[in-house]
Amino acid sequence: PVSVKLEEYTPYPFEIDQVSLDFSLEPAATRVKARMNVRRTQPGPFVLDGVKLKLNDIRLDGKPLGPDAYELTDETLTIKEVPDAFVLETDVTINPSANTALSGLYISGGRFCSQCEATGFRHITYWPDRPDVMSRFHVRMDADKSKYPILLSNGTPGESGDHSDGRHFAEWDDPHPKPSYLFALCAGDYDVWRDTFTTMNGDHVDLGVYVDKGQAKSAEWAMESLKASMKWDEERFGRAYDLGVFNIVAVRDFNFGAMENKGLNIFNSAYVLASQESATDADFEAIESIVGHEYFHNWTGNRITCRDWFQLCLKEGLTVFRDQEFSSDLRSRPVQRIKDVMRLRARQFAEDAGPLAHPVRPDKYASIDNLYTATVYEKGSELIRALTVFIGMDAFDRGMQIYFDEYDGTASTIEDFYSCFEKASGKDLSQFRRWYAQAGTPEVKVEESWDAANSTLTLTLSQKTPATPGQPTKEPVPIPLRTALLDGKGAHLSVEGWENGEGVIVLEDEKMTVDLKLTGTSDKPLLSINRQFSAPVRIDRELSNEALLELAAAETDPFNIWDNFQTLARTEIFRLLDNPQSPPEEALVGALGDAVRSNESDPAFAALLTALPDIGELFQHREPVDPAGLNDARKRLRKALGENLKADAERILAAPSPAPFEPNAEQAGIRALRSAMIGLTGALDTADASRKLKSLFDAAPNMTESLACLRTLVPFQTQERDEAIQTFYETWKENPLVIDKWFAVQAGQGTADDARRLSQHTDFDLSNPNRVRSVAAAFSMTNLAAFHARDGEGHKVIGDIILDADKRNPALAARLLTSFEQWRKLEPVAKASAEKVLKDLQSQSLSKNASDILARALG
Ligand code: BAL
Ligand code: ZN
Repeated sequence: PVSVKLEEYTPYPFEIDQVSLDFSLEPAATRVKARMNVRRTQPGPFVLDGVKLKLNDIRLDGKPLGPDAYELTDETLTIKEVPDAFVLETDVTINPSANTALSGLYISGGRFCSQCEATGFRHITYWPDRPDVMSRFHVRMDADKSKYPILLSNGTPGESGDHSDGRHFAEWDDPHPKPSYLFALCAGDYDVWRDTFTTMNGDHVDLGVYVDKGQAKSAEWAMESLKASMKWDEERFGRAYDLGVFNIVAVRDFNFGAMENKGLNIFNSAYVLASQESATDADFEAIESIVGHEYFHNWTGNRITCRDWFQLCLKEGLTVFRDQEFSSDLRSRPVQRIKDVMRLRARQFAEDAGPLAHPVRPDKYASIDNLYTATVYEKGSELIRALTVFIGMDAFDRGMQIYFDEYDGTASTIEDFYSCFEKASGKDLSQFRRWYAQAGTPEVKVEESWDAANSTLTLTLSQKTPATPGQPTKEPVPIPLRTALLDGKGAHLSVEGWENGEGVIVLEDEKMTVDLKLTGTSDKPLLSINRQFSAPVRIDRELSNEALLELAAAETDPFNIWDNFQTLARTEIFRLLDNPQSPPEEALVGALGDAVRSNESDPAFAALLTALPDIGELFQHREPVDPAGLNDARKRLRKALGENLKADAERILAAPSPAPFEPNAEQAGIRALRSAMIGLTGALDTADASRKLKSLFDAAPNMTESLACLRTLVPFQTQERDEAIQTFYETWKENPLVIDKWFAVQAGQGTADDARRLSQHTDFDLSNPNRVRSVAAAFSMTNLAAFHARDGEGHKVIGDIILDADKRNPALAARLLTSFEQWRKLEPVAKASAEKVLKDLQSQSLSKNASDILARALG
């Protein structure tokens, strides 16, 4: 059931310039007193949101209000008559220790912490809990000093001191008006890694990363990432930090990856803690990117926030774009681009092609928590990137400065944002904004015709966006395609009207033809299109394997080199699926092996070349789909590639891993290629491979390679495999983040029985989202052949976990349910089993979050 619609937006009829919050912190009974200065701005009732609050007292301009003066429901408090300006005081009691949904104020590891986006604040006190109500927050809290020696909130610290009864207090003041979803409070005993930063304006900032006792050193990388982010936003966008304090707190139990609360970011500890012994390169990279993402929200999200939750992509898509650019500048731009597109295709293209498809800016929702999707985040970022190609990077940069100047301090919309780029570019972007309103991934058909006499390549381009739920027909969108024409040796040919051997063709209508006239003579040129993945579309070209191999050999765009091999591999996997007796095609395997060898000097890129399209992506190219058959075909191709690269793998793995360990991109690239070779060694599927992997595992000098060996060993039925699993557990059983990985590699590579066994392990913990995801998401989202196995056991085990999780944490359960989104594409037996599990769940009266996903998945 849809409850909120974009078209029904109305402004809140009151402003609350200032609010003082007073917390008396006790785990089972925290008292929250709020005092707010309210001013009417237009006609309308005075309604506050509030859920599970015990109202002790309420006063208007100092006078107690009797029960006749207000109306309470499970979700709101309405005061029947109010003057045009008044002071409201409320006094409520909440129970953080009973808060298992992890939204609002709760307890994790014996400490208080909060999560207010999207609607957690209403679990703390009565408030208009919507992003367009921005207020200056003053916070005072008191707590038992021995248990909670550190008291943190947004802004900068004010007075603090001790009481005589063993309690102490601290005040925090945030001068920047903010919506309630950016409120944060943390209290407990932490160790802290400190540093400082001086902004480009010469302002001093105290930085702190608060972590579990004894783990301060593990926050060093997060701190380095924070300083790099602060510097990057100054250099790239001219944006400086605006408070004297910036703190990050690591929390073990957290629904999101991290949260951008003003001046007090709260992070899932998985994205803060990293030591060279226990963290993989992927962990270091994720920490850098997520620390950047949350920091960048300070300007895109906090200072300029969203008018309503439909505009979520205004802050999320834009901030993902900014964090991707940050990572590209710090690491390798082409490698970053490939990884971002891999994630987009695996998660967002799948979402866009299934029952949960929705526009980047949705126009309705039933549960706001379910709007934090790959579409809003990843496609939202792709649209910004496509905009940079459409209007040019200079106009984009000017538009961003207009945005910062004109909308600072406001709660804005996508229309506001785009008006800045219209000003900067002089272009009408109304058609471009269609991208935000239409779900589905556009397909672009590319046809070529070569006129040798006139040295002209004519392209016929057409676009089509498939129907999605509630949107049977689609309008064309502007699709900016970065294009080059190459000769067989990879030289860029000059085309009339283009500079530097590259041009941007914008497909605005359903169909267009474009003549690309060479300035010299040539044989038929090779077309390189959608370079750098300039638009988030599927390209449909009728190219033979020979033509694709020729193109891959001549390509100069690393993204397209990689993508050509992805297309070749995908076509080959489907051919193998349809021809179970046929061996993999030698020419393709040889070319792929050669490409890996010839790119060894860029090991991170070479490693990506070895990655065949995963099952989730292959799913999108056939219906009905047989995941087990696809998995088998993919394994046959991987085995052939492993054989082709066997000698190279031995040589690469015989060389020492880089030492001493540094988490930089250069070393990470070498370890990525070593890990890829470990994976291909396992693809050989021999007893010898198992022995070799075990000895590599025993000698692994870092977590990246240790985990690569373990991951590769899991599918083997050997003693070496069992020993490796046991040894890893014994070595790391005191480190929950590493044990999360131990669960995840087994769930990600094992069977439904393994997933069931892991969900019954003594270390499995339904109250910890990371642990639940390490089994349930790893199994259902990365191990599709086992999840969708015909016996239905995979569906059952995940259904059971969802049912249990939903009782405690609806947002988590709903997220896990999305793993069923492709169920209609399955072959009939698995399809029937998925449908049965979904319908059984639907009959169980689950949470609003879970019911929303179920209704859409089954609808
Ligand atoms: N705003 C929720 C977490 C994030 O996207 O940064
Ligand atoms: Zn974000």
